[in-house]
Amino acid sequence: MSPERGNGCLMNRNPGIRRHLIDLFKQSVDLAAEFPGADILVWLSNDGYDYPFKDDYARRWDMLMDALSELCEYLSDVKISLEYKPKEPRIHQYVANYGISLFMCEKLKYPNLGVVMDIGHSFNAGENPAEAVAILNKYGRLNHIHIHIHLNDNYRSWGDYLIFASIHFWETIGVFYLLNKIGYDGWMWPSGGDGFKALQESVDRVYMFYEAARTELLVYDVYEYSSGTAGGWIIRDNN
Ligand SMILES: [Mn+2]
Repeated sequence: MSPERGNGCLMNRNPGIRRHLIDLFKQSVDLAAEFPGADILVWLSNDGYDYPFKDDYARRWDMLMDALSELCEYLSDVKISLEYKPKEPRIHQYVANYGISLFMCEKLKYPNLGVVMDIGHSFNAGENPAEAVAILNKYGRLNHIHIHIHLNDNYRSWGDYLIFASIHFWETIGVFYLLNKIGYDGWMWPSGGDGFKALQESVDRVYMFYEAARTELLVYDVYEYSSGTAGGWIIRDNN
């Protein structure tokens, strides 16, 4: 990471560096405009804080909204996609979850502004990623799916790098079930592990989960408690 970005990107506390970084984003927008279908993924590393009283929160929020407005208006044909993440590198990141991301999109009202859902980040944010897919899609803001968990999984609080779908198998099936249902045809960006073979494994697993989610899903009552009934899923192969 370049030292100039340690105090933020689109929300950098130094006005000169912030201006420089916004202009760099614009160069990326220029480049994306040369390639039909290409768009800009905006993951705002260091646009957050670690300590209480570190920030004037509302002022920094305005910085972000102003910078995004500038980028969206710059070339309105190029999509700008926000990738949310609750923490890391900063302990509190401003664009932390799908709800905040969607609020920003709706508040700014630019049709070329949308959201990237990284499944690993969604787990870290304590979300059910299928819910994020459904609601972002409902409001027309689902620009990307970014899948980081193909060779690992986590217990939500950090990147634990456990075996893929070993923890969140059903929630991952739930995402792919929904992608089939809504006919998602946007970008899908698998990653995980190192090197070509690991990437190939990630791609194979995307197809595997798509296929598994095409089988018929039935809702059934799996647990009954004295206080009520909880629903669950089973998968039945149609073939
Ligand atoms: Mn990502």
